Amino acid sequence: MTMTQRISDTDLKILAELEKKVLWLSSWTIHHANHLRDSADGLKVGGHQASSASLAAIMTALYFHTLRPQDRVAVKPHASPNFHAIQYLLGKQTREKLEAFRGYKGAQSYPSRTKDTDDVDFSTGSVGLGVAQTLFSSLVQDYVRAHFPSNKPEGRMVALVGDAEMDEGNIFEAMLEGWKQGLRNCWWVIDYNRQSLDAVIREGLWSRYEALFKAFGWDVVIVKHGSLQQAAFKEPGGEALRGWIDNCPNQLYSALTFQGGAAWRKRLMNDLGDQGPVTRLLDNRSDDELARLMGNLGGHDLPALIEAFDKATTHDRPTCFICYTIKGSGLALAGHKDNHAGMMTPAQMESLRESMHVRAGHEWDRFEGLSTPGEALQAFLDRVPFATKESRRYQAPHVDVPTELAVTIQPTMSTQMGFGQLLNELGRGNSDFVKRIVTTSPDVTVSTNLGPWVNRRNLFAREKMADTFKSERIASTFNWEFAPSGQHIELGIAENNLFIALSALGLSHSINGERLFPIGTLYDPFIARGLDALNYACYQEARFILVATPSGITLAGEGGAHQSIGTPLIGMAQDGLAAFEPAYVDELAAIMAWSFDYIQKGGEGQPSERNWLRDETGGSVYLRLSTRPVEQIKRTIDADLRHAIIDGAYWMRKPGPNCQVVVAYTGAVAPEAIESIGLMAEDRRDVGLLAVTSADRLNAGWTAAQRARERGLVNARSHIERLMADVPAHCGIVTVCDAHPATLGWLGAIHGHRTRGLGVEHFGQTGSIPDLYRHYGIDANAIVAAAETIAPGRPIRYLKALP
Ligand SMILES: Cc1ncc(C[n+]2csc(CCOP(=O)(O)OP(=O)(O)O)c2C)c(N)n1
Ligand SMILES: [Mg+2]
Repeated sequence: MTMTQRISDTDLKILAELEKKVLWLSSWTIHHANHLRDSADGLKVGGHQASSASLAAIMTALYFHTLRPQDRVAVKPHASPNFHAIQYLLGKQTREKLEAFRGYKGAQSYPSRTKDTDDVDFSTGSVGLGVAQTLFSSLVQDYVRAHFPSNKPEGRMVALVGDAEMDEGNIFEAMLEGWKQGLRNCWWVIDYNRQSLDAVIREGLWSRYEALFKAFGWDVVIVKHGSLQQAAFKEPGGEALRGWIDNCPNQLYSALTFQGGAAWRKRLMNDLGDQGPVTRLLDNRSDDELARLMGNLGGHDLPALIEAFDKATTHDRPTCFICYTIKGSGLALAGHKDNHAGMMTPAQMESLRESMHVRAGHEWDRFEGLSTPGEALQAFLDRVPFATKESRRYQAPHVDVPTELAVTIQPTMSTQMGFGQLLNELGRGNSDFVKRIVTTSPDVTVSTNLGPWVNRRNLFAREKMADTFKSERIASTFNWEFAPSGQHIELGIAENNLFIALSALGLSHSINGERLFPIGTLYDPFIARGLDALNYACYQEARFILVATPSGITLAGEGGAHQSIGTPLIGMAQDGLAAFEPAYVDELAAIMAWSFDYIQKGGEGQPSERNWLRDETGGSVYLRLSTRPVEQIKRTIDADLRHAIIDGAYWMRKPGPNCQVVVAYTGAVAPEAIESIGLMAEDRRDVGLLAVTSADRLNAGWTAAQRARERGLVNARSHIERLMADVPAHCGIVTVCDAHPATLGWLGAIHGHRTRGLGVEHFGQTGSIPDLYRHYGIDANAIVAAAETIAPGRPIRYLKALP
């Protein structure tokens, strides 16, 4: 068996030419962006030429040989130029986009599913997240295949990983989850260049990785020596050379690589020179040949890479490839510890151009300087398996969802209970829509009220697993049975994993061609733990519903550490996420019904003239819910009220013409807001009560309408502007929420009303809800005190002194 059994010598030669081309084009793209295009403003961005070069051979082998159209890849962020170069060679990227790399509407600095126009599978940028995304995408592929059998070929989810990227904890959290869930079809290819951004990394990390991956059930393939080195090791003295390489510290290997052939010779002769045959081995090579030999690590050697990848395609076990590389290989920057942001000088680029036989003025020509004729190269590219003509992205048809959701509203209940009941009711059904709901939670399934749904729909696992408590006839409220048909994915506590799982589930329509309705639950304060992953999921336009409960200080006795203050502001600021904080279960039902439609949308439409929100573009949804039982309102929700709830607010009590005070509240403090109105009634006329269901959407609509007016659409009015239009100018507004007061504090800016925002600003106490609301000043009395202070009138008789 030869090393390149599955590839002909001609094809191997072509691959070697393409590798050179990838290296050239990626270096040139960066050079062009920095030295030619943007030179006028003198702004130089990070180099990343070295980072990209490190992966040139690995990506050449993968994209032009190993990958199949059904495979999906997360490319290390700084290898973006390689990715775009490969797409350009495959005819899927334009020269204009490359020339505008990192510029306005140009190819993106880091591969982007949403902003790039070439074939990016997973965005990357914040290191570690794209890696975990491949793992969860493999699990989602298994989920989809178990629920919606199809004859689509199974794909492999591949991450190209920087070695320093492996420091990110979320990767290990994901690996543990992968082990629990029986991960398959996942490859992580580690670019083991032993350099990070700042420096050269610790010695011997590979053996830690190897042990870790094996512990989690992965195959580990070490691609250390290229074919030149392997051949040299077979020569007399070769074993001594191998021993030297294996023992060489990372720093020294990098430094010698940077210095080149003569430095290699000097050092090797010093260390090995008097050991007979190895001297001849060294003497037989020129300085250039010696440098090429020492630089021929496995990760730069196509035959070694192809052999490793080919072998692993025969099974579906998760596989980690540790590929030894040199950061900046093939460039003047190779090996230098400062090369991360380093850029080749114009003179160095000139000499690279010459060595690549690229004529000046022909830098962008696809086959320039290659020795294989253009037709042969094109013929090869035309048969690259990965480069199908059809789109590799799927589309899933819109799934009909109910316009109203059934729920029995009890006289007093919390929004969290309402959520549990809404899902429980959904769980009775068997429509296509219900079959596509998938829930997941990081070990808070029961405490976020998903229990009744799980009882009906079971947990997902590829193999059936009975609930031992049930088979032992021990009474339990919950039926914890696993089956391939189960619709709840149980996760360990790691919140990062929840968000990456949602990111993978929420892209299933595009990756797998099957629409899912993912619902993830967690405690509101722990959003912060997975915030970067949440942002990542939104950036990729994954679609899901995030249910965060309990929240705020309203969780009272659970104590200060669990109280979330800033999450509504996250909800407002997070792009791609519509945040709601309903107070009543009928509001929640309306919001959830709307959400199932909203998360499916993917239009390019202009903002709606009704609310100035981009509802046709769709997005994900965040529901901030509470465990506080609240007396429910008996009412039927008509179409107008439904619209208003979705748009973000409605008048619970419309302010009259003589109104002096408006109270605006959101979420669990509704009873306090209502009580305060009662307390003020005798001394303030026509007090208004504004129920805010989404500060996020109100604010976004307001901003958008202002922008529209500035652009000439003089009649543009947002929902909140219309609601507030009749509030007299002298009126004061008191806003109140169980969160940072900035959440609603901006309401006064709409028409210039004096406003006092009540909320929570400091870490919490433990106590009962009345204790805490009094302590933080969000109870009825505090609302009244604020009203009296900003909207003078006669003293309010029921006001008590504040503590
Ligand atoms: C979460 C996060 N932190 C920091 C950075 C900044 N950063 C970009 S690349 C990098 C180090 C990359 O080292 P490695 O993964 O080994 O890739 P190499 O540069 O060697 O190719 C860092 C710290 C980032 N992109 N994401
Ligand atoms: Mg590195």
